Amino acid sequence: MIKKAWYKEGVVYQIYPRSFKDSNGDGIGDLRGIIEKVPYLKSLGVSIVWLSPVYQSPNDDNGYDISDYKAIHPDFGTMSDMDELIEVLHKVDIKIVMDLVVNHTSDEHEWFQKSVNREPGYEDFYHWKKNKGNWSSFFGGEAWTYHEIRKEYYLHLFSKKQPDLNWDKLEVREAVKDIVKYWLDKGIDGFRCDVINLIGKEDGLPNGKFSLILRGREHYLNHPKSHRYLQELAKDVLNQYDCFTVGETGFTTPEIACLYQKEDLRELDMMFQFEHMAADNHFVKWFPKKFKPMNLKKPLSKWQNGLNGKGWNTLYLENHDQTRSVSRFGHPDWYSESAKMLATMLYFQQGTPFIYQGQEIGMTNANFTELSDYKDIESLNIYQLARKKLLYSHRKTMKLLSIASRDNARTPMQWDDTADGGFGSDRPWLKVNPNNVTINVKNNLRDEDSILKYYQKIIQLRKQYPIIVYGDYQDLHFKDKNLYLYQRTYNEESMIVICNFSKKFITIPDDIDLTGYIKILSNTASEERLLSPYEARVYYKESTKKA
Ligand code: TEU
Ligand code: CA
Repeated sequence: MIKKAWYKEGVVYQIYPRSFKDSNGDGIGDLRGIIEKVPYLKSLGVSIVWLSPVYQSPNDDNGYDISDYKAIHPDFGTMSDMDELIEVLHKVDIKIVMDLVVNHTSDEHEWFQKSVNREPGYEDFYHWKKNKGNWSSFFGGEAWTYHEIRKEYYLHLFSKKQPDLNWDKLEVREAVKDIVKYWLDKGIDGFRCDVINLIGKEDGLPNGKFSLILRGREHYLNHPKSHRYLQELAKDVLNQYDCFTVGETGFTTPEIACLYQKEDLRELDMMFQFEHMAADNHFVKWFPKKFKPMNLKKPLSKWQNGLNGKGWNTLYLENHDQTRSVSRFGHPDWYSESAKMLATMLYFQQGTPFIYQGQEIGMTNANFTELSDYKDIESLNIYQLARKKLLYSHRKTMKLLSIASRDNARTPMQWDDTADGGFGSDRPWLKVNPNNVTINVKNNLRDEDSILKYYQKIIQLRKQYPIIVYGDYQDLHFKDKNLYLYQRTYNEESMIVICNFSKKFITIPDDIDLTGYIKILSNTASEERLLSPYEARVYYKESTKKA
């Protein structure tokens, strides 16, 4: 029996504050902008908001490089705006989760400055070496950079302005606990823990074996130390609060996930896995391949089956690092149908749903044409690498960015059809996608048949039917290349979800017996057993015994 919890029943909405709503016209979304849109979040029906980082930061990686964990970046507002946001959300029963980025800090954090200068107590707050190691960075290039003042190399698994903290040092772990406690005492309800399965590193940081991607990863991914450090954090701080954690944990399998989610140790309450994010690439997004529905179905089903009764899934297709799901997995000719079908396919599975801002109105990739349109450090690094190391042409590299750049999902939220998309500034930090003339919140609210209205329905259904949250999951017709079909069961109840992932008309397989079922949701009006392209349906039966 699955243990019940509010964070399993809730629906999370991820806000990328920079791009959500600008309240003062400086081109950057901010906390007062979010406060303005709380009624929108409430009407959507979500119960938890996850804020990407709003802390003090030089913004080398848009806030994922933090220089003061207890201060709000002035671009976003003030601490009193933050307190107000927490209060306003709580008043309408929406919880709030913050991003905890503690694998690394900014190089402008005072801890790093002190470490550079070997101030007592800080010498080994970070990973320093006389000779550089051979690990590679997630953003391309080397993970070791020489520091002129300290005259040693330091480790940074991300940009060189994101030095990795040395978690082996008790004082580092205590400093993190202090930050976590600070925010929980302010009343926040949990954390999304950035790359949390990278915090533990092998003693001595030995060189990695040869590998084209992420050399050195065998020395830190899911290291036993990460488990120990998370247990300590839970025991000393998290367990004293009614909060939850979701870990961002790439390179995990369901077996590894279960190790993080042992109930008594409570290292993480749920995790973001990445296997389904490879459905349209060769494991690394910079090596794209044609999307095949089977490549989405296989990993999702593997995680559903692998965690059932042992762990808890997160259900996501998008975030600030991934491109837009309707552009990736949908079909432009069946744009609205495919956006709704994808939501149906995903959110009726077992786990906590995560909706990334704009996904609920079917926002699409940016389609930038100029290199100067891109702002993301990773995209700019990769551009240089592809041109210089892989000798790609400008054209080919731009094509690659248009497929895989993180900026595709970071364009300003499209509130209406005006020039700035209702974002609040005529000079947004990243260009507004011109398709805001049709794809926007205002249009979606007016149209009863919109993607947004469909998301509202899904969220309402989750509140109404516990089977959607807690039911077991079984694949049906797993081998079918075009249909994603599954069943949920809970006590006597049953639910059948049918999704057509193709532009073909397909008849529901004969052995799917729908007698006694009622259709509780679908993205088209048809009643026959013939599914139209990208059709999705959800059937429910109260008792499998009655019928
Ligand atoms: O992402 C970690 C991570 O694995 C991604 O960097 C991923 O490899 C990359 O986005 C591929 O494009 C987290 C944050 O979500 C991301 O925004 C940060 O840049 C990163 O950590 C560093 O903090
Ligand atoms: Ca602003």
